[in-house]
Amino acid sequence: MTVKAKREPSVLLNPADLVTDFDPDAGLAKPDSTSVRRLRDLGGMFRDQAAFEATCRDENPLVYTVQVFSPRDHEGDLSLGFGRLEPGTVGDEFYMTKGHVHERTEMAEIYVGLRGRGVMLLRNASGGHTRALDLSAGKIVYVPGHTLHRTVNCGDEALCYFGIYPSLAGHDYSSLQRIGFDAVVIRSPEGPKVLGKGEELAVTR
Ligand code: S6P
Ligand code: ZN
Repeated sequence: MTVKAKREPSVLLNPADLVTDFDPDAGLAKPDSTSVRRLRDLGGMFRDQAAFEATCRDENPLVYTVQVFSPRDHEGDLSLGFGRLEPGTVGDEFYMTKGHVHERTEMAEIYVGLRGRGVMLLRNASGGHTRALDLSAGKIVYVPGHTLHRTVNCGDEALCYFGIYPSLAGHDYSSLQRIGFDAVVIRSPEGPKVLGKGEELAVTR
């Protein structure tokens, strides 16, 4: 019996969709989508609720922008998210992303630090303690599947990075509410500190 080779669909239908310019500071020249998070979108996520309410009372500052480059979203495809996280704090806690685990929880992601000083918080979705990894300019962080991930800007300028992930990974923010991160990144006179249950955590560099 002859087995016919499976024909793969051509992906090079429109090469113009497969290339884009980018700038490590400003992001992608032609993103397929852009989303913006302001401080009020992050309600309940900072430890100092009074400071959060005071900061949000009169204004709703921009916290981060994500531009997505996703030419195709079939099984096996990849997408790239350019993140720009502004500098700032709520009380003494640095601005951060919401954080999520992928809906397709087994799917991993690679982060590339492009500009600024940052930390990634990673936590196994089934529990265990939060780990902190350096995501400053020049660093690459591998986020395994089944891992809750959040980005924190612990510098005084914008933190810019790429996240490269399977297009079908999806975002699950509800696990974040259930599990959360048991660590915060704060400004201190000695510099940024990651505090786990009352004790300082080392940042893996
Ligand atoms: C997507 C990837 C990033 C984040 C971005 C914003 O898998 O991890 O592009 O979406 O850093 O974070 P969040 O938690 O608000 O989606
Ligand atoms: Zn992700």
